[in-house]
Amino acid sequence: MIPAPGNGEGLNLKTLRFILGDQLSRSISSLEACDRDRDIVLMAEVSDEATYVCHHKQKIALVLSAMRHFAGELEGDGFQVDYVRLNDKGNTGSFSGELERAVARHDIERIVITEPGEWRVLELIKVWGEDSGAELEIKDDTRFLATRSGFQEWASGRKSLRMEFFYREMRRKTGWLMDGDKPLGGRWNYDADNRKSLPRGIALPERRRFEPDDITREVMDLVETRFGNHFGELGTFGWPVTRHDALEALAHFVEDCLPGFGDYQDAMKSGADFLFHSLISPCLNIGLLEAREVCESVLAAHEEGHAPLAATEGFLRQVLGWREFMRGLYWMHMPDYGSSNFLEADRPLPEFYWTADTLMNCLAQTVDATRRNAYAHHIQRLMITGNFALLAGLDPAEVEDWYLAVYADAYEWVELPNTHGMALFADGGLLASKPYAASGSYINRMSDYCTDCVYDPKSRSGDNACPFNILYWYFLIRNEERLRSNPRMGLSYRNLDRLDQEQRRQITRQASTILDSI
Ligand code: FAD
Ligand code: DLZ
Ligand code: SF4
Repeated sequence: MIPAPGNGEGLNLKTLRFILGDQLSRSISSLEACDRDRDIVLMAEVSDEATYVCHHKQKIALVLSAMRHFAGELEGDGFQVDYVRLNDKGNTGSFSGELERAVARHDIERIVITEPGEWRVLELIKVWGEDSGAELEIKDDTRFLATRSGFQEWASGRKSLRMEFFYREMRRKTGWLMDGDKPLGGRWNYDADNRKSLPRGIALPERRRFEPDDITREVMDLVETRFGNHFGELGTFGWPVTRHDALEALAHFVEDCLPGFGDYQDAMKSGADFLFHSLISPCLNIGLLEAREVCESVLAAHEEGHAPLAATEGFLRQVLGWREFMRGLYWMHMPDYGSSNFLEADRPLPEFYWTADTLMNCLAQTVDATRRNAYAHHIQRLMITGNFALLAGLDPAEVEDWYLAVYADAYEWVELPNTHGMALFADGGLLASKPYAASGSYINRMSDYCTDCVYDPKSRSGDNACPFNILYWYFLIRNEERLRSNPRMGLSYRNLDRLDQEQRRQITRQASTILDSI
């Protein structure tokens, strides 16, 4: 069926509808009112998007394979799709170049596109109307649960923006897990119940991975040929690349993992790459799944008695709370958000972030999992690689490029606030009320990494002292002027005050040795 034309604007103009690689949703606003006989849907594989940072091979394969499958589905439904492959003759390698060529190829009068997820791409798009002589319409991305303007409205006039209050507002608006105007069960937040370490011998769910089909295998060959020097293993690829498989992945999570998600959300274990996590962010972020349906399926599992309230709330907080909050914050503060460096951190990223070649077992395990899967779960990202970067004072821009490159779900609108704000405190507290800085004891409590490590998580001095311990105290010393007045850092500084001058000098000396050696 051909949908009726929209509000009359652009009626009868030959329209190009450009769909980007993270817009693979049938509900995408750029397809609204598409005239399948007249309009052309453009999709383009371009090398610029694979190389603006050196993306993990699995991320490139995921996006290109999912684009090819999506284009095939659209064609099957009668859309006229102009699909440009990476190796097609004349491919300019850029969105703007492919737009220009397509406008000329099809005699286009009007361009419709949904706003992109990244500021960088929006800047490219803005000039397309003027450059091509066609009318340009940039539509809102309606796949999120909060609009950008809604977030601005909530944020305006507030001194500090805290996710918890935004999340409560979203709970009220959606009515999810609400009992009238009160939170179901009497509490907004079950975070405190969601921090258990894994009991010894606990059975972990077997995770559903997806065997590459012919299209994916062809793309994997292409990626190996064109981007063979990029980070990451490709042979272990197991991501869903179609809507059908993404829905299966979601159903598997809800059925097999959600009940344990809450309790063990913050746990880490050697050799257990996925634990009870959903693994849906790569699908969500390219549009194979939508936030609303993900939340609704989790809520339905709770209503059917399959998932406890703490697990359901814990999951809802991530998608309805954190994910939407990060996007709102990103658009509110771009283009300047990434330019602050509150802690004046400036060390280069150590080589082991790429090679996993370090004696610190927690870091080696996390980087190795990242290399094999283009995935690490939240606590590995925040409390292992992120925590080390924070404590060691690594240059935020270098760390951000790393996070953008190595994860299959990485797009700047969600990566940047998580890295710059949450992990590195480089925004000075716009996002988080205090730095997520932790010593080896936290890692020892939440994981089994320390058991097989040459370092001792209980020791603060000597050759085998855990580097996280020394760097933690040094972090407090180095940033005393900036952080002592933060009310949430009071306990940490009271503990630091128990050290005498000689102990402080010793920590500083040991920290310099560690930092010089990385
Ligand atoms: P689950 O643990 O199962 O959580 C469910 C869903 O909640 C996720 O799929 C995700 O959509 C959402 N979610 C959870 N935490 C966050 C969060 N902090 N921000 C936004 N959404 C969240 N997430 C990305 O999607 N892309 C990124 O590039 C990204 N970079 C990160 C960088 C750092 C330094 C940190 C600390 C976190 C980052 N995150 C990012 C957030 C989070 O780590 C991932 O969303 C999560 O690990 C994805 O795995 P999952 O689907 O199994 O998540
Ligand atoms: C990530 C990515 C990659 C690797 N390749 C492409 C591509 O060839 N074509 C495309 O349309 N999109 C790709 N993407 C996703 C884009 O980077 C993403 O759409 C923008 O960053 C906007 O968020
Ligand atoms: Fe990491 Fe320290 Fe534990 Fe080793 S001892 S795994 S470096 S926290």
